[in-house]
Amino acid sequence: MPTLFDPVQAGDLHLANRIVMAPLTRNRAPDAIPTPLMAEYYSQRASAGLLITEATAISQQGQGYADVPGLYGTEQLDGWKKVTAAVHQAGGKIVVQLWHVGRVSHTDLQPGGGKPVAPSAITAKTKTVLIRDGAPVFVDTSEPRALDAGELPGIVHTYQAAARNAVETAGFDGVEIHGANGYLLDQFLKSSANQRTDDYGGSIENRARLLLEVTRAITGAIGGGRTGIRLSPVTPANDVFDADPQPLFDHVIRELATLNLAYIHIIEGATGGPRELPDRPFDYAALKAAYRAAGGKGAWMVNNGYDQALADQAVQDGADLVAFGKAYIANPDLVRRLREGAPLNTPDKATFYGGGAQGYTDYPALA
Ligand code: 8OZ
Repeated sequence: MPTLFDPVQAGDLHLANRIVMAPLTRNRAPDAIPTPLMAEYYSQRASAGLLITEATAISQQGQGYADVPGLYGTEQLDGWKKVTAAVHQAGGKIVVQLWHVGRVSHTDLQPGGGKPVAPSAITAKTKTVLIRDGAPVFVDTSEPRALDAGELPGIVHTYQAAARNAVETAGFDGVEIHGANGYLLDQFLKSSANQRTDDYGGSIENRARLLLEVTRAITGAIGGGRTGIRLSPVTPANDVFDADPQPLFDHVIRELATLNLAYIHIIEGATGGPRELPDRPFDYAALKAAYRAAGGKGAWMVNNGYDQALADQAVQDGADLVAFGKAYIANPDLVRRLREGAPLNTPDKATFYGGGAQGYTDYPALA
């Protein structure tokens, strides 16, 4: 039986161990441009089998928060080049999480001050963060407008261009499609956010269409072996809900199984919160079984609230990779600490979002 510390193949990616740094929004990229401090932060964590970057906007329309990075301008790509070089220098592997927030945005962040876009004109009951007078403020998200079907090919193309830029220009080992947490692709999937009556709404097949078109466009451009995807079947994050998630995700996972992806990344329960939601039951073992039954060979990555004991159990139960979020904020040498059974540093919530080196690159590694 393998352990967390054994190497594993995820598509084209040969990973030194099964411990993954989960994507973590840190809001330290002013003007959406990755900084040298970010290169230091990621390279400090390069002993993970795989680093997944913080969510990174594929376009200005895809931006929803102050000071999150992008992947669509020359300066942004140049900033990321320094990050990937530092990680590779330190012996690590890094993929970028491709993000379009959809309705989780504010007119202040959108091109020309326009409305954010969404499957349907339904406002998300959630907050975003803007910078006003130099200080972060939480504000309600703006009312979105429903995307015209004629705009969807452009969005698919924008994802594809971002994936190409990620591997060909910015030096990433691959990409992770952000299909989770109530952002654009998850808004299309979930019945509470998608009330369309065209080919992209209504039936399960229709609601899954945009996510699958995006995934096929990306795998066509860079190869499935460098492409992963993150899904959150039942998270309440950003005000999404699906009336019948098991058959929805069963369909999604069976279609994804045909695309030879590097990995499938599943958030179990409420993102960053409880793993079990009494009012939103979901059978994750059945999801994984459906993926394998449909021929899916990608690595199976689990996430949410894992500690060492739970992670060991998950690997024994057949998970290939375990993604750690908050533990990676505070422990740059998490792999070594887990291997040695060393105590973990405690993350400081006050410095999760925004700021500089404090609470970012100053967590100590073991001597
Ligand atoms: C926390 C704050 C802002 C964004 C996600 C990208 O939940 C995020 C995010 C998390 O996937």
